[in-house]
Amino acid sequence: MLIPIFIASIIASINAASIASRSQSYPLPRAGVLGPKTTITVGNNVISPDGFERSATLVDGTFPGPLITAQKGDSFAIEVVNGLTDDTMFKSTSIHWHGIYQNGTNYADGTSFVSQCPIAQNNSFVHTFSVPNQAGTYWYHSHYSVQQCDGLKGPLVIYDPDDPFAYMYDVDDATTVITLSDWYHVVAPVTRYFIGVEASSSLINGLGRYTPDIQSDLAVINVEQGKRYRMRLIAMSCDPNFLFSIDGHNLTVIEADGVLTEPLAVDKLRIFPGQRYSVVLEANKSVDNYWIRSFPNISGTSFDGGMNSAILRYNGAQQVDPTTNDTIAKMALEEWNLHTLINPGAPGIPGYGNADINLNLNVTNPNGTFYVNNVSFKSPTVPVLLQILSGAQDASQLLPNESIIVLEANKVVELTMSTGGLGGPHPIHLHGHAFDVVQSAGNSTFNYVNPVRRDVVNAGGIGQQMVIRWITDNSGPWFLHCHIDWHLDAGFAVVMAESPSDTLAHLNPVPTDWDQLCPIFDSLSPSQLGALDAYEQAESITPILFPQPHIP
Ligand SMILES: [Cu+2]
Repeated sequence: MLIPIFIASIIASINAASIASRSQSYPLPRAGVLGPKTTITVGNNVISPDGFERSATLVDGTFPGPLITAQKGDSFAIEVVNGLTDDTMFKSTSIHWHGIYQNGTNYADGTSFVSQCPIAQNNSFVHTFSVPNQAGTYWYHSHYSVQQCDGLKGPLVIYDPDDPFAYMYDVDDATTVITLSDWYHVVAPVTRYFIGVEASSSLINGLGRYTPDIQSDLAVINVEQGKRYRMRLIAMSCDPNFLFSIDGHNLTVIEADGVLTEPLAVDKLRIFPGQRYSVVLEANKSVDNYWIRSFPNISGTSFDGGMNSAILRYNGAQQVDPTTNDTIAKMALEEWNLHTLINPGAPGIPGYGNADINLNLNVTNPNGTFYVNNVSFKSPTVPVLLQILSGAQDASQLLPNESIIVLEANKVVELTMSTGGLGGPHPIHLHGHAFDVVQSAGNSTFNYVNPVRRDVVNAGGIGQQMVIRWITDNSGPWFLHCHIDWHLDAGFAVVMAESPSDTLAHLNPVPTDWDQLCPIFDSLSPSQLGALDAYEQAESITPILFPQPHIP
């Protein structure tokens, strides 16, 4: 792993050149909380979440973006206004509502070149969708190239007034949402050309430190002794997974990716990019400060000086850093110990290979480029949904030709994925569905009776495989991809085109604004797209680059 270390050290030397001081006081200002019918604006602001000042691509000027909330059954109408101006980053955008099934509203999925063209600067698009049968912890993020890594992301929570686990906790509000992220000191349009990039720091609720020498503020989560909290963890990183724990406290998992699970007590849990967990934390220890730890799988980092950390502070404790110690896990989360609470069981006839459609995807990555069954995904110029609505229905007619898997309607799909090479473990996300994980990576046994149901799954390491099942009951094109943004950008994706001949009839009328996205985007000049000299910038930092400039 010489290359990542090399690049990390280059970036560290850039960092040293411009250290910014910060002077925020507690309590830290929180972004506002928005409802399901709202307008959010994507724009550029200079922030220093880890003590290093840089321009970023943000929602409503904050990192992470504001919490969007709704109640189970609500209808959403979220207008995204593009006010991007910074020429060093991308100036178009699209926003994906991660984990929302979008059944009947594929056009609102926010996935550039799959479900829509990007929203051009000074333009806007209203995402209308409903959540008749979903409640839990979700998030939103840019799905345009690697723009998410410049900061465009935030939490989304759908509350269930009849939550069957309501008896288990006393507090579940904006203060119990915990976002875990990585952060970069070089803008993403440049970073995407590096082979083997690593993050500059980890942020918890948008705050962190990139070296133990920086005393920038850490996030503080306040609790009252004797109360129980539903903490909603969201891994919104571009790359690393995190080993999460809170010193001295067990955590009881009750939700994975918007699906309730049988309660499972753990002392540490690994959470992969895109994944979410609700965990119940009982504030039953002495009034004090405790370290919240979120350790990323990147080289050369530690907990020194409060890096990769936040603070759990009991009311009445002094406003000082904790002195608690990390301990070795005795009850670490293993995915196969999670069991879906309601209507458990994978669809179809139990047994490996017994589904209606049995797919095998093998992923390789020579020289940093990713191939799924020997094909590297390249975005089409016409979004797949627009191709389908224009009459293309067979795999042979849809572009990019070999990256589109056409699936018949109302079939049980069993997908096996194995990955090799560097960069793993890879978190695999399917849009439009949750799936049952009938075999978790690293586990030799299958579970068709009550496996975890979720929307991002770890594909494991070399020599391992994971197996998932879902039903094709949601006509439309759905992206299946690695949720490490650098890997998606390097080709780690396919499109599952569910019953294309049904899609037009399955969709609520496609909004007329959607029709306008492509003509507007296609007319943009290179300077209106932004990040014109990103490749030259990358060359000035390191010679270890992808060989050809690739465009969004
Ligand atoms: Cu990956």
